[in-house]
Amino acid sequence: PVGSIHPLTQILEEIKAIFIRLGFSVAYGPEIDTEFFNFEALNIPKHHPARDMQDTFYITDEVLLRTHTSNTQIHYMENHKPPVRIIAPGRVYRNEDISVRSYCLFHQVEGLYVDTGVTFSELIGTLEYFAKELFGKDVKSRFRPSYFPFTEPSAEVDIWNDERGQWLEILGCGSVDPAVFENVGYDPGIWQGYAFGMGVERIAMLKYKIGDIRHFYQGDVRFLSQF
Ligand code: 2NL
Repeated sequence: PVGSIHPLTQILEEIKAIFIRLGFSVAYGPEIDTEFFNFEALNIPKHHPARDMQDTFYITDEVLLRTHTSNTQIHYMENHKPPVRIIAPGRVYRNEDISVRSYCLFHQVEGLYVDTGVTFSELIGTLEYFAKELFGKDVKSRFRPSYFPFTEPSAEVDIWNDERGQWLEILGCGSVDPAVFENVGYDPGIWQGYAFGMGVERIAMLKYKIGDIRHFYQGDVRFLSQF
């Protein structure tokens, strides 16, 4: 029998295509990295709960499995002068209890835009366009204030789910914290930027109405052949 393209790959390709149309290019980084690239450079200090052994798979004291794809953007900024327009897709790892909602590995797409005179309105416009392209022209979205150590101000984007009658979170975002620019040698007096991050499984589950994240990793043909 003829196979099919994995639903995660399909969603990932759709997400990439939307941002490529907007002028972003695609960057990749290592899944094994150091504390500096995964935490320190992102303004996540030494005793922050995110660094806890319970959430992060450490290989040695300093080396770990990345917990988000932000390390890719840090490597990219260290090796390129601004302006920057990239998305960073890839696998990430979290040492969590496995359930219908969380698995020890999943996929993220993060985005980073750096230039002079970048405003929060451009972030809003870009992500509203993204939500419409992915979920359809009539999608209702909202920005809700939030907190991340690497962005200020920060927000989360929800889309309205008519069947369940509730808002569902699809991504987090914000203006890049000047401390992050300082860590990679960009002058925060000159450069501004925005960044965002989303879980690919979460978006695929919303779009295809999948109830259990573990389906993505079981290779069951009865599941896969539906896509
Ligand atoms: C989420 C939230 C986010 C970022 C990721 C980022 C990366 C750099 C600098 C600043 Cl290099 N920010 N990434 C920013 C805001 C949110 O992800 O909920 N992800 C699943």
